[in-house]
Amino acid sequence: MIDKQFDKETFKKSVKDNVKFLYRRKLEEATQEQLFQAVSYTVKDVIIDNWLDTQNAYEAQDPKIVYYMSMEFLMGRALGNNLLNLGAYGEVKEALEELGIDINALEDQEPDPALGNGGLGRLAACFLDSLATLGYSAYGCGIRYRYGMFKQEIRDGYQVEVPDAWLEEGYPFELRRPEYAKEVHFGGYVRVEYDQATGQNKFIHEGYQAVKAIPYDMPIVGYENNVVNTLRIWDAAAIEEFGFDSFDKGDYKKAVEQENLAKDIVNVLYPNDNKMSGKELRLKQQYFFVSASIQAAIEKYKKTHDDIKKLHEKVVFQMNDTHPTMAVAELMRILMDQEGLGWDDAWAVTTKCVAYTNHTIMAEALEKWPIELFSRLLPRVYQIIEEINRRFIIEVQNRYPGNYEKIKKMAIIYDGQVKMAHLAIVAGFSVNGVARLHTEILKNQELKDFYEMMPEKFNNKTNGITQRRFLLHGNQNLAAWITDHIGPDWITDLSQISKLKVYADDEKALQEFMNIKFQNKQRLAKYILEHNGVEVDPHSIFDVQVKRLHEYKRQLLNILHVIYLYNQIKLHPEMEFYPRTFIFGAKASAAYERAKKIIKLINCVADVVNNDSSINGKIKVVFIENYRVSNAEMIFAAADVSEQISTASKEASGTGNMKFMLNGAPTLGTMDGANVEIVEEVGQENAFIFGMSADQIINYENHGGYDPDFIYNTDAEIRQVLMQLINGTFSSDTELFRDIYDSLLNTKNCSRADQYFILGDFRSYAEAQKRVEAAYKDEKKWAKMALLNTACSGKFSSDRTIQEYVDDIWHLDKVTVTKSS
Ligand code: 26V
Repeated sequence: MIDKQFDKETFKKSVKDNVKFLYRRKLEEATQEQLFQAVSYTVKDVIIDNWLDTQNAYEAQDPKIVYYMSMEFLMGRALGNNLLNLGAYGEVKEALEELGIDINALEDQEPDPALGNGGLGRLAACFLDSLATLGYSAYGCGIRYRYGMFKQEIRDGYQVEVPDAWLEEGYPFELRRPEYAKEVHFGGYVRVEYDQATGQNKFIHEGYQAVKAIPYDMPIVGYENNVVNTLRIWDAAAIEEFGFDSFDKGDYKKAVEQENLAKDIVNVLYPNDNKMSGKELRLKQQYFFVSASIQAAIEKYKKTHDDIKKLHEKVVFQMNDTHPTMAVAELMRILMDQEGLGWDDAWAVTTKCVAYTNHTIMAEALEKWPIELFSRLLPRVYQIIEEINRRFIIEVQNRYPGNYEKIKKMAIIYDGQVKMAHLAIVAGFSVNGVARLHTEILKNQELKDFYEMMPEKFNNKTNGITQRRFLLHGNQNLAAWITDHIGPDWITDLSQISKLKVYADDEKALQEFMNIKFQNKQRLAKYILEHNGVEVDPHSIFDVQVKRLHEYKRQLLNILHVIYLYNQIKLHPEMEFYPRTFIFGAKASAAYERAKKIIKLINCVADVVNNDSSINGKIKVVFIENYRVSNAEMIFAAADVSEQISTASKEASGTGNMKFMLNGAPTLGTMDGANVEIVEEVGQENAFIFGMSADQIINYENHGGYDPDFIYNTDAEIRQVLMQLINGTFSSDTELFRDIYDSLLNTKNCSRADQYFILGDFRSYAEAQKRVEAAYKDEKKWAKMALLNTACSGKFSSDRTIQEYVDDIWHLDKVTVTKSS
């Protein structure tokens, strides 16, 4: 479907005009940045027509709306993706060529909007893409952080965090909507007043500090269906412009305070997704966007509906983890204090409007807030949570009379803390995990008590990814090849990709499939040479682990195994060994010392291994700087092996695993998260599975009995690898990696030796790696495995995930949008 507004000549004229209007320049004089802006404005123009048409269609059809509430949206670049979804990429590419502009270079000008940490934020972005493509009315609700995820620079092997000023040049794909601004209130106190007329108490919030929330809307373009949904992210501003007015009134201090509060709230994304730090500012961020978003949703609902008690028929709030959980209390507050409902009516509406997704079982990440902080910052919201808690405890008592253990374990407020997950479960009508295994662990371990009391709320929604970004855009050669062979239906219905299975034994097809992989490897090799100065051989096995750096994800297991292989090759130079390139990419939280040390270790190992001529380049180690959505697309396309090696039970789902699979890279992994379902789809024989099961791990954790020291003492090769951490092999500073060494063994400095079972799984991992090598050597066998991974990836589209959310949780109505012009 070619949009007539993308007629080449019109398009070219529009780009020239934009360059002239925006920069008073001729096309030939414009910089790449200016060209990017000019082209983006032309594209945005077309999008805005569809946006208006979508708005009109929604108004006419009045569908139920999902508000996807998330602290993070890791969108990645918009220009290329928007063009693809508009069905205009080809035409625009040609038009630009005629103007002498390379579309790839232009796409590279765009900052990568990185308003998220990792999996949780990227999932939110994939979901928005799928919602628009499937024709459901949806808003993403979040924060317009001035600084997103930091840029990572590697200096002397260490991670250095550099601010990500993504808004510096102005971001073309956003629209400021000051007319929809809302006020959000912090601090103060609650005055209770008896209302004669109603015989009810009124709760009046006074003495607060107010901040203005100003929405910026970003278009979310559905795939060739004219739908444009909205990601609404909130900026903060002082209520009154700081100026002479306040100054004159002697309100100078207050004005400055307001200004600073506003600036602080939206200043920066918290770059840690592993540890709850209990920072007041983070709580402010949460309430800020939750309150503004809910106010906006209710205002919108009331424009066309007059019975607030039926809100749940048209509105559902999905809480992406516990971060937006005060939505529960904020909705109660608005329904009671502003809409005049009594508690029971407000509760009936609220509990039909909110649903919760859990994304982790890592205890450190569970959100708990000190009641002192919570009640001071949000006195009325806190009061409501107290009442929810009081009523819930009565329910628990009725259900389990005399069982005080239950109250202790399940209360929303206990030990001076508000437990956000408990609030989300008690108020939510749905609680879901993000992969089958994860949901089972929630039901049988982490949230057992809640599952027992309210089993009907619990359900699984296995994650998915959008094939439009991670294949159609990221791997354009393979996408074209697939369309040649099975037609284009896979683009909006990934289950169709199983039609590729008939080519599993077709030598010509397999050859073509692997040729495309090779070209993608050459492209990545070029990127690595340009960005890292390391030369890698595209004929070697590209073995890739890219994801956030966490101990549970076990990048350490990977690099220790590299050391082990290096030792083997040095010891047996004649040994047969298929050349391997180990590629890492990972950001560590700025305050996560051990994670940062592991990055340094990877780089130190790379230095030694890459420069040891005695191993003839058999192993190369590369740490790709600043791993992010834009280079991820290229990395997945070029991977041979997908490393998904978390300690079983710890990775809720993983979504990178799905992106590799889609691009034809078999999984080397543990039976964790969605790996379990990947293996189920592709078959044991087309994956490399190793390590302890989730049950075994959980059993050790509950009953003890794991002894890494025994392994150290009895396995000389493992012992050698560990010794090399502290004997100067990889750094002349023998203390540099002492902490890593200590963390693996029962030393005096370590309370839980090898918490993530690295030594326990080491041999099994090394053996699985041997199987990888053997399989790769058999070219045909490997090609078939790779192709089958792509062919069996149909389940892992976020379109499938979203349809399940719609069917089981949201119950949205499908909308069709027709073009008006
Ligand atoms: C947690 C925290 C804890 C407090 C400090 C700030 C912060 C920021 C983010 C998070 C989220 C951690 C949870 C998370 O990202 N989970 C990942 O979700 C993916 C999508 O469901 C899933 O594929 C990954 O397995 C899971 O680790």
